[in-house]
Order: sequence, then C-alpha cells, then structure tokens
Amino acid sequence: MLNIIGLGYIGLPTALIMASNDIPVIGVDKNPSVVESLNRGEVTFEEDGLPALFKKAVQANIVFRTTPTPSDMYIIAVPTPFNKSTKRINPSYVITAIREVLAVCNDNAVIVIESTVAPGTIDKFIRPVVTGANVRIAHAPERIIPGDMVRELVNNARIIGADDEETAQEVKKLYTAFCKAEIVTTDIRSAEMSKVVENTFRDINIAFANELAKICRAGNMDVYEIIRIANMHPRVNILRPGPGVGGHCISVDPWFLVGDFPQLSLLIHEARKINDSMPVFVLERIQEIMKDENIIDISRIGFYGLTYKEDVDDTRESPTLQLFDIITKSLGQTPKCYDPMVKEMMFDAQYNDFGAFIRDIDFIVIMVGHSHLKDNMEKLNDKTVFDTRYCITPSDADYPVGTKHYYL
Ligand code: SAJ
Repeated sequence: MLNIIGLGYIGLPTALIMASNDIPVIGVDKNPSVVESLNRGEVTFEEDGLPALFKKAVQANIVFRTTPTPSDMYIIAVPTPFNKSTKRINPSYVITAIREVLAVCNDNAVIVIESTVAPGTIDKFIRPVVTGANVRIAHAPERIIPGDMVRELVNNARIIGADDEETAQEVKKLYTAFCKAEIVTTDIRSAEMSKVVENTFRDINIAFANELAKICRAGNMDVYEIIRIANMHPRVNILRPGPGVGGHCISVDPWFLVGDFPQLSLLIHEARKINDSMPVFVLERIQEIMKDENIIDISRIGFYGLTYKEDVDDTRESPTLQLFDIITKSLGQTPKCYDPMVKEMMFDAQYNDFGAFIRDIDFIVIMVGHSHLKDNMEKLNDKTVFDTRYCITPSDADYPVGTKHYYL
C-alpha cells in the first residue's frame, strides 16, 4: 500500500489521483480533524475537479488515517515553512514525517519527498536522519498550480531525483500511473534546484511586470496597454502586474537561494524586494485616489479578496494580509473586507455577505479577481473602484456604468 504523508494542498490531490488510477493508497495526516473530515466524505479545501476525483478515489477504496503503515513506498507531502528572518528552510515537518516512516517501513522501502526543499536540504538534513536505515530516498517536487491542480497533475512533466537508476525507474513507474507528460529522471540535488528555479523564474517575471507598473504610473502611461502591445512580439511574454506575490511557493522559494547564496543572488533578491513592496505601492495609490475623489471617511473603504490569488481559498502570504498588516500598525484596526472564498472569519470588520459589504462602502479596492466579482459587476455601479488586478476592464460587456475606475 502506497502511503502518502500529509494531506494538504499537494498530498490530497496526489493521493486521490493515485487511488483513482488503481494504486492502493493510504492517505496519512497527523491532524485527526483532516482525517475525520475526509472519512466523512468532505474534501478539506476548494479546488476545481477535486470533489469528483475524491469520489473516484473513495470508490477505489482509498483509506485515510493518522499514522503510516508498513509499506515499500511512501510519498511525503508535508509543508516546508521558511524562517522569515534567516530566509532559510525549516525542514522539521519533513524530518518528523521521515522518522515516523522509518519506524514502520519495510526493508529497502523508497521514500519520495514531494515537498519543495531548498537545494541541498536532502543531503544536509534528511540523509543524516536515514543513515543506518535500509531505505532509499527520492525527490519528486510537486509542480501543480492551485486553481488548475487536477489537470496539471495529469499533464505536467515531472522530475524524479534519485541516487541510482533502479530507484528512479521504480518511482517513475509509480507516477506513470496517472501522469501523461514526460517524466525526467536526474540526481536529487538537480531535482531540488530545478523546482526552486521554476518558481524563482516566475517571481522575477512578475517583479518585472510590477516594476513596469510603477514606471508607467510615474510616467503617466497605461501599463496594461503597453504590456498588451509588447506581448504581440513573438518572443515577449510579460506577466500581469498586481498587488504583490503571495502563496506558499513563489513568495517563499526564491528566498532559499538568497538565504544560501546571498552574494550571488542579486537579481533574485531585487525581484523579491519589488514584489514585497507592492502592498505599500497599493496603499500609496489608495491615498492618491482618496485625494482625487475627496474621500475622507476611511470606514467607507472596503477590500475585496483575502486569498493570495483568484478562485482559491488559500490566504497564505496573501498581498491583502501583507497590506492589512501595514494598515493595522498605523490605524490600530483592519478595514472592511470580504472574500467569497474565505468562510473563516479572520478579521473584526470582515463580512460574510457581499450585499451588506457593498452597501456599507463607497470605495472598493479589488485585491483579488475572483470569478464571483465578475458575476456581480453590476453591484459596483455607483462605487469608486480601485482594481489592482485589472480584472474588470473597459472592454468588458458588463463594465459597470457610473463607476470611477482606477488601476495600478
Ligand atoms: N501573480 C501576479 N501576476 C502574474 C501571475 C501571478 O501578480 O502574472 C501573483 C498571484 O496573484 C499570486 C502569486 O503571484 O499572488 C503566485 O501565483 P501563481 O499563480 O503564479 O503561482 P502559485 O504560487 O499558485 O503556484 C506556483 C506555480 N509555479 C510556477 O508556475 C512556476 C506552480 O506550478 C507550483 O506548483 C507552485 O507554485 C508550488 O507549489 O511551488
């Protein structure tokens, strides 16, 4: 029985797709409430296609429990937090999971680490833990994007890092059960590094778009028009400027390189700083717009979107939370806010009803372009709108009339 340890954003979809493809799977999470919820038939987070996949996996007899069982194959998909001050990875969850596996695993078992780790983590922190045990380690970093996970699980190419060809082929065979794309085998360090490099590439490219937004604002140019035109060039593909970079991947992984190679990661560090500066830029734009519109009553301002991006329910490192941190420090309270994807009440002035939220504000700051907003555009009719995502554009058929619309 394949054991998948950690049933979060990566472990759960992976466990479900493996089980749906006729691999006997035990999904393990040490949090009893996660296991109870799954055993009750409820998925633990919102993701397109996940409920259907869950149903298939249950029909295929997937098992959920809080501890691992003896097996020849394990996948570890637990979180890898990073230390905000040192910028270095904290591998403690991976280490704990490996120790729990070592206590029960069969001789010569393979332990595949899917959690993203800084290059060198496995040599430095994991090998010492498994020394003396008869197990093999592999690294198959996850690559799926929240919002499109189920499709990407099947269609994204995979990297398998292992110490020897036999182990690499064994792990590759497992992933071939559901992955239709190429599965590349390499050594463990290269697998660690390629994953971090992918997310760093995206961070740098988003930083370029964000820097352009600042330049165009200062030079009184329309950044969206400029990006649209520049992207018509066959070798140019500029990403979208926004209120900042959140989530537990792109805003974290580049720091692993900055933390370990501070003298050599100048561009990477600068890109991180640019993306981290965006919430302050948003705040400055809010102040400018308030001046232009003569808005004095800050209690009539509301923020739409608490998640780190559209149509997900994940708020980790979200630009809105980064901005609220700054606002709370200066005002002593958080502003009005609403997010259709976030059911948990995180703030005093958070609404769970969009109608009530809209009624109580005159100025809406769109921090996330959820589909929900696009379906409710007419409700913005008499508002001042600051759309940091350029999600409601003048070319939209239902572009609200009568609004004063501002962009980054
Ligand atoms: N963002 C922009 N402008 C853009 C694109 C994104 O401001 O043009 C912002 C988003 O709003 C969000 C952040 O960047 O706040 C990150 O979002 P994302 O959609 O770019 O990526 P994630 O964090 O959801 O997922 C990434 C993916 N990595 C790459 O595309 C290289 C995914 O494939 C990885 O599996 C995931 O990180 C991970 O877990 O590592």
